[in-house]
Amino acid sequence: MLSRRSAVLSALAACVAAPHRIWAQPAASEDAGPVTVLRVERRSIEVNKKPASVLGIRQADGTPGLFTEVGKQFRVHLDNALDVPTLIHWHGLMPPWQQDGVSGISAPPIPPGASADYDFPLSFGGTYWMHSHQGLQEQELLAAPLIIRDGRDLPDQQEVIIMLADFSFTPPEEIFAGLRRQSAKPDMMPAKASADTMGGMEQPPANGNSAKPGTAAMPVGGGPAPPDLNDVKYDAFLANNRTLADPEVIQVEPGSTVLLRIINSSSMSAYHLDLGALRGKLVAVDGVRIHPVAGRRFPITVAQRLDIRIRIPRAPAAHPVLAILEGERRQTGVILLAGHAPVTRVPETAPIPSAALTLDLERRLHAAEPLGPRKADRIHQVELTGKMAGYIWSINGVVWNKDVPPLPVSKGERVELVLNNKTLMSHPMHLHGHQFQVVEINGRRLSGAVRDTILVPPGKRVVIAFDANNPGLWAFHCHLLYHQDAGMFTTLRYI
Ligand SMILES: [Cu+2]
Repeated sequence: MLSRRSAVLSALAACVAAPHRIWAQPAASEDAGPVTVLRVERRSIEVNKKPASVLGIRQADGTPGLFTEVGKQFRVHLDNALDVPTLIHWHGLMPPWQQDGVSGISAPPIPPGASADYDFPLSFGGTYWMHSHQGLQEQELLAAPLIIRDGRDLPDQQEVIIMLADFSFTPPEEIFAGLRRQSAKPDMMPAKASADTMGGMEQPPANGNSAKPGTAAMPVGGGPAPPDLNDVKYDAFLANNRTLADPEVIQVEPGSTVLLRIINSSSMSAYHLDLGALRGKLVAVDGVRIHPVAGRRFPITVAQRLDIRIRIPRAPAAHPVLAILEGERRQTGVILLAGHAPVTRVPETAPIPSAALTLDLERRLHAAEPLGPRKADRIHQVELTGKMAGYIWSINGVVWNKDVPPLPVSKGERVELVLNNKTLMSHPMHLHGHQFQVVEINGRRLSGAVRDTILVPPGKRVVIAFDANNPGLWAFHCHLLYHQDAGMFTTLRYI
């Protein structure tokens, strides 16, 4: 153990000592493909008719993020043009761990004016994204699409990317300090409330609310907005950097098929994606194919992606594609415009509040290519824990710090993580460097979706399984930015 630990530490020390290192030797083969230069920089957008200075990741021609193809190398030269350090994580990809872009875990941050290089093969396609994993930069919209095209993208099919984001004119450090100041609330988890007493929340609980007086109401599917959703009061919700007051209008062909690639790059906000009169087929989640599920409304929590195939009717019309904030009426979205038709303004509030996100859809998802059947070699119990007093979030009661030992894993193992949410808020849990399969929801085994981010609602228990086939030191954390920063973060190690 000692030697393994010291090997990791010396690897980390090497990273710290050489901040400008090139992470991988460029592939010797000549067809490795060109290097894409991505620049992390400040940019301006307009929100609620006011200028806003945010961050972004763009190519030299202004294209945000990266569009590439399966089978190619991911060859990126990343320039930090900010006046602060940064590091970018390739969310959903399976790079060598030193190229995963998590500050302090996989690499040191890139200093202002410096750069880093990345080079690894892309063995699968889908809808992914890139975002800062340094401090609270994600709240400043430091995110971009990362699309890997593959055989599923029909050649005649138009692709529409919708990136959702929550926006505030208040600097993220102030938002975080404000959350911490709200420390008058009692503990989040009433002493007697357990997963069992909370287990009925997706349907209204028969015996009422077991929470202490003063704690937030329990989220109930279909009910009014529970106050323990949406900690942060945002100034705007954006789809492709715009609000519904001035939405992006995307021209589509009447009668055609369109692939929507929805990316929830929000720091703290989950939505119900609403196709209105259109009917869609959900074909992939987090970039990975599922058996298609038809519908008009699909939940999407923070960091998740939805690939939805829709058929545009032949008649000329404007079709809003909306994202309604979980538990509230506020909404954002884009307009798909088929042919010549009037575009009427869509209000920024939905007629009725949406419900809290549940696992109802997750239960119906089945991977197109599930993990092979196998008994788990190792099972880790992962309790999601926290105290609203002081805004403290933790895993197994431990607030993340550099001395927290990683969860041990050995190469080649089938690993199961049993995620038990002991708090009264939902947590979208993200595992780096692997795709996992959802294999159990509240005690029922299933061959669920293969994905990289899973919602664990309050009081719920979800089991995910993965094969330990990408050795390294990997982050595993809640993707709500302020929960992650407050300590709901841990690591997994096998090197
Ligand atoms: Cu969380």
